[in-house]
Amino acid sequence: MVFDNLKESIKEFTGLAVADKEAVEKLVKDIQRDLIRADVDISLVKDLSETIKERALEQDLPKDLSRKEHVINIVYEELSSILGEEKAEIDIKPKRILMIGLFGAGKTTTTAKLADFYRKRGLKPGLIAADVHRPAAYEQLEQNAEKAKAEFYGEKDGDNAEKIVKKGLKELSDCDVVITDSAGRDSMNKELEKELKNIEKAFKPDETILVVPADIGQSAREQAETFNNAVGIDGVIVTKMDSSAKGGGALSSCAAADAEIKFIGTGEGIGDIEVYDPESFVSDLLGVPDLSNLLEKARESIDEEQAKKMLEGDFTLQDFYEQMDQMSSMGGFDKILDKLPFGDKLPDNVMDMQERQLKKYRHIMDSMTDEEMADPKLINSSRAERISKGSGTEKKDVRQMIKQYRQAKNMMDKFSGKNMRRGNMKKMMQQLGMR
Ligand SMILES: Nc1nc2c(ncn2[C@@H]2O[C@H](COP(=O)(O)OP(=O)(O)OP(=O)(O)O)[C@@H](O)[C@H]2O)c(=O)[nH]1
Ligand SMILES: [Mg+2]
Repeated sequence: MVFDNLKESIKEFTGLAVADKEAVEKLVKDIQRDLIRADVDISLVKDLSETIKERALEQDLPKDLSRKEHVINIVYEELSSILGEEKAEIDIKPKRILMIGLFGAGKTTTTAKLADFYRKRGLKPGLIAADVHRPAAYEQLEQNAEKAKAEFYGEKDGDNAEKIVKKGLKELSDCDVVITDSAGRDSMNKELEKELKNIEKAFKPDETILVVPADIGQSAREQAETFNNAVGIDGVIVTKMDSSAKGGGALSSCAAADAEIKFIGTGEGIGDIEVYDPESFVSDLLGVPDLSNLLEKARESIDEEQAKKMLEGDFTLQDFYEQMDQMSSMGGFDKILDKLPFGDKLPDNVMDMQERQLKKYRHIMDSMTDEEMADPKLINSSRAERISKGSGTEKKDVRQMIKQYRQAKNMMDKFSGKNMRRGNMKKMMQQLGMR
């Protein structure tokens, strides 16, 4: 697995009695070695080590952080920044996706994984087998479609990818997400370019996704650029992150080329796919279990005042807003829900709904006056009308937000009741990754 040694280096560092200059230098050296092994570009590694050293040794210690925590936080921030700035945004809505890439990259496997991903989020998937070159490509995708519980269209001995796609679109017109699997080559050449352009013309994809295997390391960048120049790509999926040590190079080089990494493939099974999230990826690979707590501390996002207010049951709409904001900056509801005892029992689409809702709520609150923020009871029908117009939402969204705020407030009131000791509250917030 990628960056396996990084965990050891961090462990060694955190186990030291003091995080002095010598310790930081040793850590940076270890990280350098690990990154180079993972095929990260040398000049990137050099920049990164300089920045880590500089920040770790020269920056003032943030309040509440020990020197060690400070250093790990810096390592975390700098690593996430070379592996991609943000979590990929995956729209859960009807669309057409075209999968492209070289031989054996993982296109067919990933086509099925994506179908399964969208199906679990409430959309009906359909797959089109447009690889007319590889022997048994039809059968392979058909079997994969079955695993993913997706509709399927292909022509067993078909030799015209364009025609298959056109027919497939008709046959699968009741599907929400239609994914076309295309044929690979051992390199990008005129033939492949022409074929992909023809498929594109017939299919009119909303997203063209390049599939690259992690084991090509830094060459991922060149591949992304070549495919982008030839046919245009909207994002990349890096597969085989589980079985290659070079994933660091693949991810960092795509990020450097501004190719958005949408997902990573982490195994051969249908469920082995993750929305790419550099923050959670880095915290996993650093092996720092309480990283989210540490980060929250570093960001000082819940200040004492707010925590106290919550305890006192004085939970305003503004608090609600801030709380939601924090949740999204922590990587979204799914991460928080994971930490809750009932989190894993919620269907996946609930989380995505929440994320979309959050955006709407922000717009709504931005359209509210201070007075309305302080006292949402003031929001009668005509005010709701004005707010929905101002925020580009619907009146029912405004109503729903206020309802959810009330529910949250009720929950807060309950938690802050007499039988809820302060210790318990602290524990709950810790579980939520808020403290
Ligand atoms: N370990 C691991 N193996 C993977 C992953 N994704 C795909 N594979 C394997 O890689 C091999 C090639 O995958 P395919 O999906 O057939 O690749 P392709 O791009 O469709 O290949 P062609 O159609 O021949 O161009 C298969 O054995 C897959 O099981 C992954 O994330 N992890
Ligand atoms: Mg294939």
